[in-house]
Amino acid sequence: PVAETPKPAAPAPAPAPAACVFCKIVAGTAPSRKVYEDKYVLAFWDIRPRAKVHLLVIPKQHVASLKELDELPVETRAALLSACVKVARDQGILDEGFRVISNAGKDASQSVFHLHFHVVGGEKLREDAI
Ligand code: IU
Repeated sequence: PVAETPKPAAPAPAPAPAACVFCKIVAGTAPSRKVYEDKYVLAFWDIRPRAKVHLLVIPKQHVASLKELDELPVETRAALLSACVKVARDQGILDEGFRVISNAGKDASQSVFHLHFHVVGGEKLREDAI
């Protein structure tokens, strides 16, 4: 039998910036109103809710934005989207409708540079907002 070529080791995750507020929330050194947590992700209420339901879903591993999505293990990428649906269901907004948004970079006015998905709903959302 042909010897299997060893798989290259996965690159080590980049160290989280010490000042990242969402990393502090993950570490428990900054407060948050958590609604869901598993091995890969955390979900909590946005401190400035702009809809009746406004949650944030973040990976526990630090990456700056959606631009760096491929630096995350595939399990984390899957867990992020599944958690968006799960928290929407848990908040009772799944059937009436909800929106998932990730602002990445300058033109999107991203303000916190730790990847996050806004999960919003619980009321009629503006049709002309993306
Ligand atoms: P943005 O997509 O980067 O613009 O969104 C960042 C969000 O993070 C924004 O809605 C803030 O209200 C929210 N937020 C938070 O929930 N807790 C915090 O400690 C900080 C920001 I700083």
